[in-house]
Amino acid sequence: NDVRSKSMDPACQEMLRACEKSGLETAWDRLEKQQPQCGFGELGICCRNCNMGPCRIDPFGEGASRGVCGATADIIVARNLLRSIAAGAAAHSDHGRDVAHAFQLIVEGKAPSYCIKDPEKLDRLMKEYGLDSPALLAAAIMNEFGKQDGPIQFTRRVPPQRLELWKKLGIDPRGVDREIVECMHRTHIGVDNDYVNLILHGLRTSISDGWGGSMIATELQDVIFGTPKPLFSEANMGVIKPDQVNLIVHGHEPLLSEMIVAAASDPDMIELARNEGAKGINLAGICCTANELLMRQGVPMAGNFLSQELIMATGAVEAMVVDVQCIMPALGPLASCFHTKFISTSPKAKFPGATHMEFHEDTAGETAKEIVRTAIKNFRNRDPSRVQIPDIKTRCMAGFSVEAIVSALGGSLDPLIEAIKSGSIRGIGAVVGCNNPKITQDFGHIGMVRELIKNNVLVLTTGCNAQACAKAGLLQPEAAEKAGDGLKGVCQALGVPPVLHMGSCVDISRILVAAAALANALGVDISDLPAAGAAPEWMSEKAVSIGAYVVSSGVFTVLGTVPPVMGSKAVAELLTSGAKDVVGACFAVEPDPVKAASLMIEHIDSQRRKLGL
Ligand code: BF8
Repeated sequence: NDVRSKSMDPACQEMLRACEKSGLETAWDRLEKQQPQCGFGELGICCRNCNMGPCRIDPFGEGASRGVCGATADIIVARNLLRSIAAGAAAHSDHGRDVAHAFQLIVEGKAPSYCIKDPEKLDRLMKEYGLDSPALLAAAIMNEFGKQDGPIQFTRRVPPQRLELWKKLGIDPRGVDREIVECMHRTHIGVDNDYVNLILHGLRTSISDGWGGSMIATELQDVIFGTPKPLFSEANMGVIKPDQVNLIVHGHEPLLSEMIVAAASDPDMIELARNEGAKGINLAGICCTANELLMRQGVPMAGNFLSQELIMATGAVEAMVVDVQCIMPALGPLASCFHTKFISTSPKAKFPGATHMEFHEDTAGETAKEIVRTAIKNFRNRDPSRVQIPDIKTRCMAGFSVEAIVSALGGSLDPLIEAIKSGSIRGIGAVVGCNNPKITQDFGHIGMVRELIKNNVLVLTTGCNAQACAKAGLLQPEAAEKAGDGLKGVCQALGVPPVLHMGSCVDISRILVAAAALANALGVDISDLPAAGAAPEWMSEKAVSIGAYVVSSGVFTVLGTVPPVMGSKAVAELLTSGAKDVVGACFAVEPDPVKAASLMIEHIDSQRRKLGL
């Protein structure tokens, strides 16, 4: 069982070998123990929505073709998909709600640890809402989540043609809470049993995530913590320092991690760390927390989703602090094999084996200090004989908010449009999403991104793809050398990499904003743009919601792992072709990253031809 088939990241390979040697279990081992995985589950044809079941449909057509209630494979697959979209939209939007809540407390003067770092963006938002005070804006944004009737504010950013289409289809969303509740209602026994109707509501729900909950998260995080600007940092496990207190922040919401950044740079804390025998306090991130802190603070990234256990297994982590989402419960038992303190902070997310230090906005600063102190005090418990830190890290450039891109282009998107028109940039590829041990870690990401840039496709990245690209050196300006001549020229003139890191997964809303701005500037719909999306190694329900809102917004999207819909030919066909006639875009599934990139390039070329480029 070669580690090279598990990960293409040399640091992860080194740690996988180390784990094997010391008998530490990882996600890859657990995946193996799950084999063979349930075929009904893989096809999406099992239903546990009521207690007449569980029911399953025989995919070979020899056994049951209906559940006890009479649900067919089409109904079961569509219902399951709708529940996944609901869960994904809920995760993003609940994150957005937490940020909105914090914003409200800040405005009311009840969260003294925070301030407003981007007052200009705050002004722009107030103008957009037609309001003249931050308090009114906070109330209006809080109100978005539960809006009983549409429209939600940010769908006004969508090109008019698209908005019209959504209205015509009845998928112009109301508040995300309402859409999610309706998902749960419709999938209850005996409610919505029309697969097309179910999927249309899935699209509506996902739009209320992308253009609602997620976008609120991004916009208000920028207001509170600052809108990202280009900066340099480093990625991979080599950022862990052998002689310092290593504090790893993991999860998603910057509300907590930004406070930890502030606490860790407090001179008293650094002094305390020195007193404990450490040279300093070293902070690094995992998953989207890493992306958030990198984008705004230049904090280095230790790794992406599948790196989390391996990072803990270095034996050099004093504390791993987590909030919500993509945090493996396996970290609890693993932490107990080392001196590492595994610290949970969200009332919504507790873990076996974790120390719970609950975080609240009004006391955020103190809790952050307490956490940093706990990490420092743990430094002496580290067993140097068990420390193994792969000496591997790569320089990376990040911080490409839409505002930063516009400013790098000299104040408008025109130079980008010109480059697209002239063909120096063939089109835009948005490559995002997770790791999944079903695919060699980062292989899907890197194979696809390399192929795209080689073919002059400018890549926009977020989430775990961004970290994969950072680790592989694709986020440095020098990576322009690996791009086709046209893209290379543009990148070198601007001093930027051919792959632009736009942030965390909620920041895919930045890509939506950029797409809408480009389409508006060209006077076309988003579905007319020479652009394509991809999630080569996706695994989470959030990714399902993302895929759905990206396609609903008009962007052809390629998935690298097969979604559990293949048990219904009708649903699979609707998603991979029929949707084109409905929302002007559809999904494709292609596990081979180079072939997947070719599908994206073919689509980009056909869009160029239609635009007469
Ligand atoms: O929200 S890409 S594994 S970290 S779900 Fe999770 Fe997937 Fe990574 Fe961020 Ni997004």
